Amino acid sequence: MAQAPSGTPGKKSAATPFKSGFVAIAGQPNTGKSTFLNKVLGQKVAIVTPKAQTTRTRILGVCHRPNCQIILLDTPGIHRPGASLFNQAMVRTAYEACREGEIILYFVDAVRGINDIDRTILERLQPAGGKARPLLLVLNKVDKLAEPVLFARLQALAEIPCRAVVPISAMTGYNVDHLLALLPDYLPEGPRYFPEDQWTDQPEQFFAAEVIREKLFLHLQKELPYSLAVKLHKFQPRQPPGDKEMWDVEATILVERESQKAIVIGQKGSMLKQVGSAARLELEKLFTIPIFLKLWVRVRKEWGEDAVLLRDLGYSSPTHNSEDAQEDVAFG
Ligand SMILES: Nc1nc2c(ncn2[C@@H]2O[C@H](COP(=O)(O)OP(=O)(O)OP(=O)(O)O)[C@@H](O)[C@H]2O)c(=O)[nH]1
Ligand SMILES: [Mg+2]
Repeated sequence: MAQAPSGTPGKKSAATPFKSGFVAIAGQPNTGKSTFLNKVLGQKVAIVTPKAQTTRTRILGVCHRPNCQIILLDTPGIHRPGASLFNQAMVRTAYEACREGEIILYFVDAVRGINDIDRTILERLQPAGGKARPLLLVLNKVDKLAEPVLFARLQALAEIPCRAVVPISAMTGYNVDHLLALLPDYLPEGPRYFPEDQWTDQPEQFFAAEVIREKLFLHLQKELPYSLAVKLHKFQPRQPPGDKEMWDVEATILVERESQKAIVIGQKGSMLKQVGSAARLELEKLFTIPIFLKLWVRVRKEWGEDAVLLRDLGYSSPTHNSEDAQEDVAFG
């Protein structure tokens, strides 16, 4: 791992020290956390949809700056977890990432403004007597607000103890650089944890499954997206290779009921075709290689209760049995 520049040995250096550390991006679902991560990195590492609970795992993105390395942790939106293990795993993942962070960026949707659920989450994130991490409140989507409303929203946030309240638009990029410029002040001196050409630690296979899930979220209506998961089982160059280079990608879409399977497949396979074609186009663009994508749909009753499958899908982490983890899902 490359070390941070530390000035000329033996000489007193006036150079700015290199800083680095983890910054958790937390908040309720649909507040624009993943949009922010992608905007900062200038590329898509997290899927984004207008539906709540799009992100299901911790997604790491590295922001390289000349004098610092900001390691951003995008998290699932914190919500009242339902009874399923899967739902609880998402909420725990978010709290765990916050415990990992040197700084917490807490996102609030500017249209909705701060509410009691945010206050409950913030108390859990900054417990009295617990380790106080610098907290910055981020009022996102300000592009959607008229000025007088914006003022009222900012005033409501001023009641919360924090280091700064920053209005941004993750979509347009408004004030994003200003927010980033505040972060090194709260980061410790540290090494360059990731080489400069690395943006994420996400395996390509995982991202391919996420892109397929994104297209399902975008094409399917209502609650159905919450009942499905995507399991990738092939992601490799065609064997044996043909005249043209081509990758084979195969995935199974897991749903909970037969009726959901019928909807995902659509009339004469029309829905699956649309989803498959949108996913293939994006994957080809991302990996700059022709892709042959095969999708299956399978009913797997209560997949959200199957701890082994959840781990396989990347929806839980090894510390989920800790005491903290038990408390994480007790909120609300
Ligand atoms: N107008 C506007 N829309 C935004 C902005 N940021 C995000 N959005 C939209 O808000 C929706 C949710 O964005 P996401 O980035 O997926 O939100 P999230 O907080 O990651 O959501 P979860 O993963 O479900 O927790 C998408 O439709 C985005 O395009 C913004 O600054 N302005
Ligand atoms: Mg997200």
